[in-house]
Amino acid sequence: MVRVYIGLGSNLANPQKQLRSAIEALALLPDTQVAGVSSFYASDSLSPGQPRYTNAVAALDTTLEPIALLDALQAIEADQGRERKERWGPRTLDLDILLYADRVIDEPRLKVPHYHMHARPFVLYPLAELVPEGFRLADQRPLSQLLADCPFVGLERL
Ligand code: A4P
Ligand code: MG
Repeated sequence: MVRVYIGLGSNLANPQKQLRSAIEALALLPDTQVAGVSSFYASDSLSPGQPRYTNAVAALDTTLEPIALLDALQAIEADQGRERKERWGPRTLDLDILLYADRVIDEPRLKVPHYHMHARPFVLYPLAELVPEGFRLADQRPLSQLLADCPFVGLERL
């Protein structure tokens, strides 16, 4: 079993309900247990003119390999009605692999640690609820330092 952190986001069709459904679906994945779920947080979209997002992070223990996990996450997104019309478009559900154990992955379909996580409060603050003291990302950046550089601005804990 390895510990994996998944970022969840939604800004369409009752975002909190989308996140709750996604967490139920994660719990049903083969060889996988949900070890923890953060609080939910609301924030404005990074793309102007879009509805506000709800975000959370889930900790999983799994034996699924990274690409198998990505396939499973994309199947859950599709099940919950995600349509990829435009990059960064509004979405019913976005599931990102933030961290996969302490691995650094650089494949065409999968970059881990997730490329934008280091400066996004709606990822870092929920992640911080789930990790032990002194936690470092796979690329060795201390989470405490990332949090210090990323103020809790515009984030509403639900
Ligand atoms: N991919 C590569 N690495 C990963 C990974 N670690 N986890 C590839 C998941 N997928 C990964 O993703 C595009 C491709 O990234 C996938 O096919 C996969 O092979 P996508 O989910 O289809 O595209 P996207 O989400 O539209 O693009 P992107 O760049 O992931 O967008 P972001 O960065 O997720 O931004 N504002 C707030 N407040 N909260 C948000 O959650 N999210 C976005 C979307 C904009 N503004 C936001 C939020
Ligand atoms: Mg994504």
